[in-house]
Amino acid sequence: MSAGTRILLESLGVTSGHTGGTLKVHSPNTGELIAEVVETSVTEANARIDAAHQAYLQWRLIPAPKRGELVRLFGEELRAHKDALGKLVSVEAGKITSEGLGEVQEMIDICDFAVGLSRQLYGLTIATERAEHRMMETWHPLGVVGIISAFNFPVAVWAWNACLALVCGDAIVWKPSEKTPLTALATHALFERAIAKYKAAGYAIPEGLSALLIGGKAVGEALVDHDKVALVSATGSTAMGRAVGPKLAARFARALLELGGNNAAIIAPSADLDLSLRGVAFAAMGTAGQRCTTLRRLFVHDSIYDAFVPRLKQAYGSVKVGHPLEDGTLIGPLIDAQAFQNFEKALDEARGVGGKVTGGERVDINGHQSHYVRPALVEMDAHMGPVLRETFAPILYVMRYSDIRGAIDLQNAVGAGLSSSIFTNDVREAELFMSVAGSDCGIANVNIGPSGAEIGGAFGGEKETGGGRESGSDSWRAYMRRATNTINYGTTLPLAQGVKFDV
Ligand code: UN1
Repeated sequence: MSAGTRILLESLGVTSGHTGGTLKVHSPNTGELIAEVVETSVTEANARIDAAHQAYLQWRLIPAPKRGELVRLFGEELRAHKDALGKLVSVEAGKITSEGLGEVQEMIDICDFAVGLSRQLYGLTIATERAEHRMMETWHPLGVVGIISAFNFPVAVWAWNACLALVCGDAIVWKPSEKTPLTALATHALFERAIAKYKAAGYAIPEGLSALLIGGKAVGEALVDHDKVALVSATGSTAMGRAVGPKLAARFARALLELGGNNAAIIAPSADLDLSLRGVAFAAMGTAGQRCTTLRRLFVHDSIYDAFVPRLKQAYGSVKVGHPLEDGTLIGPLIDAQAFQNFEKALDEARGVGGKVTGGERVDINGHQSHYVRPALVEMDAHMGPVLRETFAPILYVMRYSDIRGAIDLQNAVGAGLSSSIFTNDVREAELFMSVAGSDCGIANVNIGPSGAEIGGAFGGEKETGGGRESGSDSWRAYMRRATNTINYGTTLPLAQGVKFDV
């Protein structure tokens, strides 16, 4: 392990589990082996899930605002360690400095949101048809929540789920990506510090409330198959969702799936082209194209195509690709060799069907010890071939359009339904895009790219994206169970629907 990584981990409170193990972690920035992490056996995983269930039985009894206090303390740890954790995200996941820090900020924001929520978790009072009756809804904790997270948001997506689940009264078990176990160890260590402070402040907290399972498919399956796991919130590929979803359905457990995206933007004739350029550049090239919300398809109106696309190509040519912790870098590396092969394969396929590629070259930062590429812009004559699927890399397919309804139909003509945007100053187009006849995605933006959502809104998408909603708005409901209560405070017993049953 490099000295720098060891110092970072120690500053975050990681004292064990990061050396001498079987899970090899390579930094995508340099290709160097940075850790050998100890894996969790399936037996141990099952024991931790059982313990989490026991913890849930206690935790659910603690009033929600007191549960919120734990999340508040966790937020304080994150604030105090933002720089170190953000840097570790950069080291392990290859994000540029501001994006590594932004990821931790997203965790802090969801802590604040969840603390506020801990004094809400409200149900409805509903008008009843019977005199001297009251009908209401109560929301109760659900049980153990399993969280499966992906390498590209190695810590923020866990926090979205964990913070809500904790205030909702659930226990949590986390299976991070095999590619990013160090950020998970560090985040969990910070969470354990928050637990210690919570205890020191005199609050009771059950052992095993939050567990971490390090490893591959076997521990992931243990989590999905365990009958005490009431909900699995899984972020990753559509293929992963297809494997996980039916297993959960078979045992009637809940699934919250946040899977692939094949996100599009439309640049309409009235668009502010300077603003559109910045919006497209960040959404398509940012995070080296490795966000589920990354912009992958661009429909540009005929009338502005020749004014807009050459400028965009220029940005593709000039954006700085390099080590993510170096000043001025905007594009870090792809996560691994497999991601690079997928990038090359999609570009070859695009060329095979007449796509004209700008960029897309491999960039030599360190003698090809790792996988840096110049983002690719591919002009396509038709919406076909690799355009129809998500390639988790910085490729933007650009197409012309002449009719807004035709462009909306094409934007909807893919399997995924996560995020979408229109750049326009025409109120009719903007409203059409957000209407029932518009974008079919979970996120539909105007004059903002499809990526970089705030935590306050519900996050997720339709169709092959899996239908789940995480983070803000009323997403918390997925982590609780609803009871409908009808109370008769009278002395007669009127039956609903006018039924008579006199005995
Ligand atoms: C993801 O890539 O899995 O909207 C999540 C965004 C981020 C979250 C992305 N807030 O791009």
